[in-house]
This record gives sequence, C-alpha cells and structure tokens, in this order.
Amino acid sequence: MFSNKLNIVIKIAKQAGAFLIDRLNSGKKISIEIKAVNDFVTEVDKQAESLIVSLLKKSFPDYGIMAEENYSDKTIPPNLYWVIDPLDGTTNYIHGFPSFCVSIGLCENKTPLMGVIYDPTRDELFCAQTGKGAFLNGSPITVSETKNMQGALIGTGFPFRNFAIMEKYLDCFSSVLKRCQGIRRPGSAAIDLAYVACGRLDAFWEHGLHPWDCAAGSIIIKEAGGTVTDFTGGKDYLFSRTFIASNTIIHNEIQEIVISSMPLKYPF
Ligand code: 2AM
Ligand code: CA
Repeated sequence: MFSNKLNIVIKIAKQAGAFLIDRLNSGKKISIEIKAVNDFVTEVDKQAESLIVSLLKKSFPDYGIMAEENYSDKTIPPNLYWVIDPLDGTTNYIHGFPSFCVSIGLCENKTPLMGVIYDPTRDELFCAQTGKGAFLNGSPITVSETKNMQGALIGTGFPFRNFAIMEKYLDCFSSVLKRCQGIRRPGSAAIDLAYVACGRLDAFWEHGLHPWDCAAGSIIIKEAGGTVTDFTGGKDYLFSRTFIASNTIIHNEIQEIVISSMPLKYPF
C-alpha cells in the first residue's frame, strides 16, 4: 500500500520506538543533561537519534539530515533531507508520562513531503506522503468536521524556557479557552499534530517549535485535509517558530484569536 521509502521509514521509527520503551522498562538509570533551563536531553535521545540516522543513511545515502541533537550548522540542506526528532516529549519520558514519540519527516527546502510519527506507548503509527493521504496504523484518517471554536478541543504548548512572552501567552491562552470546549497540553508537539490529523484535536498552536517538532506532523495534517500555517497565515511554519494547525474550517478563527495577543514574528 505504501511506497518502499515510506515502508522503510515506518520500520525505522518503530525500531526506535521499541528502543525507547525497552530502555524505559529496563529499570536502568537514565542519565540526563541540561541543554538549557527546562530543556533536557537524555542518553536515550542521543542513542535513538544515532540509531535512526545510521539506518536512514544506510538506505538513503544521498539525503541530508537535520536531527534535533546534532543540528549545529543551522542551514537547510540543499537536497532532500530527513528531519528527525528521536524523542519528542523528553520531559514526559524522563517522568514516565506516556506522551512521547519518534518523529521523522522528509523535506525539500521548506516543504515536508513525507512524515512518520510513532507513539510507542499506544503502538500508534501515523504517516503520510504528498498526494497519498494520511493513515493511522494503516487506516485512512481525516481531520475533524468541527464547524467553529465553540465546538473545538484545542492543543497547545506552554512557554517552558523563554518566560518573557508569558503575559502575552497567558492572554492568548485565556482568549482561546473562553471560546472553545477545552485546551490540552500533553507535552509532545508531534503527537498533538498527529491528533489534529485524526480529529482528536480540532486545532493546535504553539510558538518556539523547531522543524523536527513539526515537519512530520505538518504533512500528515495536510494529507488528512487540515491546514498548517505560521502566525501570519503564511507557509513558513517549519522555520518561523510560529505554528498554527487546524481542521481547515476553524483556521481563520483560531489564527485571529492567537494573533490578537501574540506577536506575529519570532523572536518575540
Ligand atoms: P522535545 O521533548 O523534543 O524537546 C512542545 O512544547 C515541545 O517543546 C515538545 O514537543 C518538546 O520537544 C519541547 N520541549 C522541550 N522542553 C520542554 C519542556 N520542559 N516542557 C515541555 N516541552 C518541552
Ligand atoms: Ca526531541
């Protein structure tokens, strides 16, 4: 059903997901480094990333790599490149809170073409490829049909490091909360995006995301019929650090609310 390339990436994501679970269940202490305040990396992130990168390089030697724990040069690779988050939701993982995943996207310039998100705690594999639809464990998925914010369940991410924006974020949070059915913040952006794609959430917004948090999720949402933009409504959602996703129907509504309190351009 899927292309060879997608099948290979699915296999790699599942292998990395199994590694995350085995390591968590092994009972062995996990060593944690602090990258910045409230920004952690564990030896498990690094080992899962090495595993994914080596397997992708073996199958696709000509493709570039942009991976969370080894992204130093900050440039967009010239050809097709993999965008990898080996463990999205590291803080959850450290606490054993079951919302974390492996996220692998394939991009060309600023456009995602293929995406795989694997949640090993629920054995849920979300994937998509341009023009071929979006899937959860092999079955087609679509975004919700929720008609307005009043009927919507919304995902977000809180500021966790740069607290300069806190007041504006809380204003924004309050405006969204007053207009919708509820807000959820499980702590893995990639899983939140997968949930927009399959209709469990109707929309999602966050600032400060990196390409590896949202590359795979963006193509999965688009293939499921959703819309992904930056805060201005433009297409720079992977690199602008401002991100809104929705079921398309409520996109303008949530964008308007978000930008009524949040600045349009990052850094804020
Ligand atoms: P990460 O675990 O891969 O770093 C959403 O808030 C995103 O921010 C998450 O997908 C998470 O990706 C990242 N993040 C980093 N540190 C965080 C923290 N202390 N709390 C929540 N999210 C964090
Ligand atoms: Ca990560």
